[in-house]
Amino acid sequence: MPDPSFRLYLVTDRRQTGGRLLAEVVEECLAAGLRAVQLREKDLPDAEFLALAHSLREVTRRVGAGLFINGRLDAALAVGADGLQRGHDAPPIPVLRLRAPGLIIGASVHSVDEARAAERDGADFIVFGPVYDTPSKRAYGPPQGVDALANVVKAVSVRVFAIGGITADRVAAVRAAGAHGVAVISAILTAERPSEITKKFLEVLGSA
Ligand code: TZP
Repeated sequence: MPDPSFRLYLVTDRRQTGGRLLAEVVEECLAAGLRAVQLREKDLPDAEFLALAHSLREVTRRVGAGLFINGRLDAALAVGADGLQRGHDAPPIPVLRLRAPGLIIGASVHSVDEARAAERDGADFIVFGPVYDTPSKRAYGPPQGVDALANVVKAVSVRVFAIGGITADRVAAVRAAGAHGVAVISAILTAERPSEITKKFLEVLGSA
């Protein structure tokens, strides 16, 4: 099972692929070196979500990359995902652990307090944001900035991934704030050539 040492975490949004099939775009990014994908798609009904999860499991398994499922524990177990990304509305981490002892658990947090609580509860890594303004707009709250990211990094010892408006040009700033890596939607999925942007990210993250 891949551990959370990857530095680039692609988060899906099938509406941002410009009409291309999500699994195809993800496959292209995996071929470029991507090692971890989170299937998010919160609005997708269970049956379609499961079908997509199966196809992402297939393409990630082929290259030994990690597949994480946002929120839906049943789907994560059904497709043999590597991990679960937990949002606020999910059961507490200790409950998830009991139900799925083998899964890596990432926690999505928006403050130092939430980060501390997630670490105390046993999260394997943390995703903090939105750090910058994001093209997917304000649904995630106001941008919190790199200083807030640095405060979260200082408050916990688990790995922290920065999310929200992350581009390859911003990687240096979030790494300087102590982020282990970055979680990205639009900068990769909306790119004309997602594989090239993936390579660029991996290069600036030092994991090419
Ligand atoms: N959580 C905080 S910001 C965000 C999520 C899911 C969206 C990130 O998308 P993008 O396009 O990489 O800014």
